[in-house]
Amino acid sequence: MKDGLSEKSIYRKNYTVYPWDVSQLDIHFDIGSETTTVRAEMEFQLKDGARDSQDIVLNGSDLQLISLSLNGRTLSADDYVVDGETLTISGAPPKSVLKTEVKIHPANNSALEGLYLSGDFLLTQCEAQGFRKITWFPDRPDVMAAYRVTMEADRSEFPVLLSNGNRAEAGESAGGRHWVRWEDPFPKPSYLFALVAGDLELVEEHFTTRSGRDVVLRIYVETENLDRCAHAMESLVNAMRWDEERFDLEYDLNIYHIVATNDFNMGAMENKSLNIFNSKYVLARPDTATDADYQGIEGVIGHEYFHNWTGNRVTCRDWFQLTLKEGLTVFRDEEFSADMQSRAVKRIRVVRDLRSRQFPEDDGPMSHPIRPDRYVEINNFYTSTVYQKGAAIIRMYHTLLGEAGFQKGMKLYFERHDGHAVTCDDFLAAMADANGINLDRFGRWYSQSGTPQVHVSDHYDTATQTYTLTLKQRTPATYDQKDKQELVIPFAVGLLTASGEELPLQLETGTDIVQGTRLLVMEEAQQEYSFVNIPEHPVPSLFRDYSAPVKIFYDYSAEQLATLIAHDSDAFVRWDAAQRIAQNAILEQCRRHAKGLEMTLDSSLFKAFRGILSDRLADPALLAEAMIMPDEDYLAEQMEIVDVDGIHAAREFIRKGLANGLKTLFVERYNELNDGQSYQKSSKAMARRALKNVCLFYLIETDVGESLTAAQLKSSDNMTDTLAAIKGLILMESPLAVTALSDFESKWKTDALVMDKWFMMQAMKPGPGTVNKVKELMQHPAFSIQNPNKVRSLIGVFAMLNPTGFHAADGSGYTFHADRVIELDGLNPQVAARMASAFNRWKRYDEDRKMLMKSQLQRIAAVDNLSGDVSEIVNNALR
Ligand code: 0A1
Ligand code: ZN
Repeated sequence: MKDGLSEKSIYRKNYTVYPWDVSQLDIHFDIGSETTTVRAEMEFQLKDGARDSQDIVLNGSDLQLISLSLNGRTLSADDYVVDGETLTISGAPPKSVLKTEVKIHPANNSALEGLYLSGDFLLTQCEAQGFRKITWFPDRPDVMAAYRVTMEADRSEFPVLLSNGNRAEAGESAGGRHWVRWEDPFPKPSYLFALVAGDLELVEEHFTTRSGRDVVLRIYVETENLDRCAHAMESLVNAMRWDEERFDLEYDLNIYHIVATNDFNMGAMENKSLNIFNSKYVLARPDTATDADYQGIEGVIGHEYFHNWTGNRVTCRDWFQLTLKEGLTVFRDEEFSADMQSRAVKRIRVVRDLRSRQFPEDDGPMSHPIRPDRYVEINNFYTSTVYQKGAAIIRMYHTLLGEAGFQKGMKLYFERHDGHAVTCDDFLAAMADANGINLDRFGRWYSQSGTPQVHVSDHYDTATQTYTLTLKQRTPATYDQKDKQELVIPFAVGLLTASGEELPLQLETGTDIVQGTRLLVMEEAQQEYSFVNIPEHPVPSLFRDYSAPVKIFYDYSAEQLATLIAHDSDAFVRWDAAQRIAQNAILEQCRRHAKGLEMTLDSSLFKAFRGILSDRLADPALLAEAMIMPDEDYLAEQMEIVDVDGIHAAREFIRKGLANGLKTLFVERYNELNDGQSYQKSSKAMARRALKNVCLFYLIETDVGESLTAAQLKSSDNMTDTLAAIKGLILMESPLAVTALSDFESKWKTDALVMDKWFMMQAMKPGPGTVNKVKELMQHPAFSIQNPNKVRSLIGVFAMLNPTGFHAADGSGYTFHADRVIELDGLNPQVAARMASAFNRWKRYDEDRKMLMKSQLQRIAAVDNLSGDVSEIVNNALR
């Protein structure tokens, strides 16, 4: 292949065992921001006792080698070979002690991998392959060692010195320096190593485990953030208790640290007992963080904590197995959030996210199975597929086995594999063996990419009172895989009468009668299910609780959808029915718009909204979800050729139509919810704010919009209401938006996280003019291209959440964005690659836009010394 991806690829099938055990790593850091000296000593023991020598292969990157010795003998340049990121020492004896000394330069590290500087403190990020930027080591997850870490630094500059495990010893050294030694008793792969050095303050709490052990919990932050840690701490305590109660898993050390940084490539990192977090997922106060932020913190704190068992105690054999820890841990954090908040709301949000982010990925140039077969740069595979689809596949085990069966499988998994680096096949085998069943065919979900389509048709036979559902599954070819196989698809179904009563379900082939949902398991290309004693043509309620990550096709009538919305027992199905009505209506108007016809309003949508707005019994958060229209990108995915402007116009037309047609109901509901009560953190209060702000989002299209929004902004005592109001003013193009934004800026200009929101709101404003605003904002003192949160808030939001801005017909959005990708590639390839993926769907647009995007992709691909990260993304897109 001329793009060179093949030669650079690493293949799952080529995995080989590392020939050495490395039992112990002793590592000493002489800490300085400009230069840190790292001395390491490691014991190598040959696994194959029959051999009398073997090569030692180590990984390293950007290291300044000072010295290397083997078994006490200093090695000279002829004793080893360095090739790219590997160093090979040939013919080492079966028991060998290797000592290394290197220098590294944290302050120059803009890639935020390895050891780097954030504000005034130093920290590490080692997953997936950052440890090789710290020292020479077999930097692969199947090499697990016990670490003893000594850190030495100037006491006034770096009073806090942290690493994994227990604090073993500490002392003073000459010249105002001090040292601390940390010992982690649990052998771990290098990607879980962490250290932090700096002047940080802490918030402390204690947790008593079920078996009575005291664990000290500490969150370290910069001084000004001390009053924003309470929610994260509460979430951590809840997560620890939840994991004991639901998964029977207890924490295993006496200390648990979280450190918050403003400079982080991802959300957070589960390093053993020293989690490092993007401050976005730690810091919250009602006036600085939205309800979504609070929920995000709870979820991510849980996620990193849950990794202690699913990821750390049992880790991955190689990086192709990433979903082993990530899919499973996302499933666990989803369940945690569901148990802490509303299960139904959480489920809907998870499904919305999967459909709008993972489905396009699976249908695009980066399509890959949850367990990929090859990669160029592993950092490009921390994807929605590995995480979210991975979690959906774990959820299917749970659906098939039930809670008890699933937990039996988890028990066996830990019994067999605690302390080891294993594979997805090992997980599947534990689930199968614990339940005495065969899951071989289910295993295809790990190796097959693409979103399966399930086409449902039905037939009612009045004479025999039999209702038959015919299901056909088909997975379309993807960029990476032509031939597809049949999958095991759990299919949860219910049947309703036209008036909404649930029918008892008895299959023609059996005698048992189920009241409510019936779980069927589809395994073939086509299967029929006949239900007997069905008195009328029923309304099918399909894939309840979204029982499989598939696209569902069934030609629902407007009446059937109305029945489901009003009566179905399953919250996902009710929500999905409302989404279908909205989607059909928007796409229909989009077609009319394209033909130059006047747009019209659909009565079924009005009826559905009237019902939702009049409902005083349902959870307000669920009602809010039902009224949030499918987003523009999701709608774009439903079209053959994306009509960017048509979708936007149709969606706006419908929003305006509904708002004005149902204004009284919207105002009534808004006023009820806008009850003047002061802020509360409870999920009940969050649900009320959610519905209130969805109402406001419609009302801005009416003549009362500006006054309501201005009043909300004035009286708001929390960030959720404030942001909703300012976003409203921006969308309305109200002159008040200008003052609102400048007041917000003066109030928060030194607050990094809040300023992210300020950038985001402006980058999201629809229309081709926004690119110029974004360019202007890049000059703002609070913006920095070196900071991933800033890049995501301004550049990422513009390219990925503002279709009419990014896809401006003249290509100005594309040129701007490609310039940023190129600029970022020299600084932070991981973030650059994420940004580059905004072009992934280029082939789905009209000819003009296609050509414009393609030429930007080619321009990026032609850059000299382009990183492997960006090169993989753009060359895949261009294939
Ligand atoms: N394991 C972390 C995610 C993570 C992955 C890579 C990172 O740097 C390249 C950082 C964090 C998680 O799942 O939370
Ligand atoms: Zn994770």
